[in-house]
Amino acid sequence: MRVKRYVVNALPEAVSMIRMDLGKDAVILDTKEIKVGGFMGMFRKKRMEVIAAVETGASKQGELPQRKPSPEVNAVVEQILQTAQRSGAAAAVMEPPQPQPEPTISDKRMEREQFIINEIRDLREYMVKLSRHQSELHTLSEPMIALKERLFEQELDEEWSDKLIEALRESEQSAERVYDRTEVWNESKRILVEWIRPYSNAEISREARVVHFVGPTGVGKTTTIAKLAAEQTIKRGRNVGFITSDTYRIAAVDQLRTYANILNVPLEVVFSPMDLPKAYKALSERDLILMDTAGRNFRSELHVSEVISLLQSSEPNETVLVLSLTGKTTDMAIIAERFSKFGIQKVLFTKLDETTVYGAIMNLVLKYGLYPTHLASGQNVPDDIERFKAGSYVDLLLGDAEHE
Ligand SMILES: Nc1nc2c(ncn2[C@@H]2O[C@H](COP(=O)(O)OP(=O)(O)OP(=O)(O)O)[C@@H](O)[C@H]2O)c(=O)[nH]1
Ligand SMILES: [Mg+2]
Repeated sequence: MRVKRYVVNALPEAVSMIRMDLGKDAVILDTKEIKVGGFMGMFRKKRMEVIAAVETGASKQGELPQRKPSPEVNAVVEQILQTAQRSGAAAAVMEPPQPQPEPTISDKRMEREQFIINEIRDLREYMVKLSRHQSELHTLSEPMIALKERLFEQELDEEWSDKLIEALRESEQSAERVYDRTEVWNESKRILVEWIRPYSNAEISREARVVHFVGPTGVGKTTTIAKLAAEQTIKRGRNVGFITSDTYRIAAVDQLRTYANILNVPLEVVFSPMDLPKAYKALSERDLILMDTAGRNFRSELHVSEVISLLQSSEPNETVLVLSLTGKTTDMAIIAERFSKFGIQKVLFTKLDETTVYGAIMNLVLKYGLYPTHLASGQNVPDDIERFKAGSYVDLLLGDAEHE
């Protein structure tokens, strides 16, 4: 299907343009009055936005998009609801029965009917949402549909892709024309970079003497600490020391010790918060201490508060949450929320090389106000890590306009 948007003075003007562009089989999907141009919200001109579409060769005749599916959907569901209401179940919805000491057969029937009514209501909400989504798609230009699909595949929250589409439409209105694919991509990049820029260019604080790394099991905390030790030593000229509190896993201490030996960095092992002062004392000559912690199931609030209690320090310190991009977006959001409640603001994403889906970064940054410091993209120490840059990140998220 080809979809095109026209901004005209009156409908007849659009009809002749549609005939010329899309042919005689084209249908008008939507029309609405819009305001364009002007200065600071004043002197805006009234125009008409017309969305038209035509089925391309591959589709069969008679499968043209429905103009307004939602009223029909609503009507069907309404009918089901009314039938249920006539059978007396509606009374159960309006006035739920007071709990009786011994439920009778009719109480049980009412309960069942109420359950069915609620199911139908949920179904109606879902169908209304679905048809709204479909009719929204029908009002979008082809490049905008392609953009929305790309962002959906990238698992960007709908909240942000909707906002982006809204901003693009406003931009088109000011420009008084419909953007082609390259323009949609370029303008999207400009807008997304603007959103994420305030959170980019974060780095390991130059003021912090102790930096703790926390995160779920196996995300790459220990490997990342080794990479950052090299970065901080070589690029920042800082004198680095390691502490690890990961004494849960048998080989964990040895793993960090191997890196410590290669990088010539002293390592202290702590078994409980009581060992920390001794470890800080042993590393008193070091101006940056990177502290490794054990990976835990941080969907559990208990584990989060346990690790937080270990991170108390009288030294200037900060905590970096390490998350792997191979994790599920919903799980990452739960973990980010748990840690952001404790004031953790920095995040570092690993395993960029193992995925092609990048929306989670934007979702977490914008929702929880997290500052990404780096992106890690491989197992090589110290090379596979880079500072987070808004522009290159948005390029990854949007991909190439022509290939989408
Ligand atoms: N592909 C890829 N692998 C990585 C990356 N970072 C770490 N790894 C690998 O992920 C595995 C786990 O890394 P660790 O550094 O041990 O992870 P951890 O978070 O310390 O694990 P726990 O201490 O067990 O919670 C290792 O095989 C690393 O080489 C990365 O950016 N990309
Ligand atoms: Mg580890």
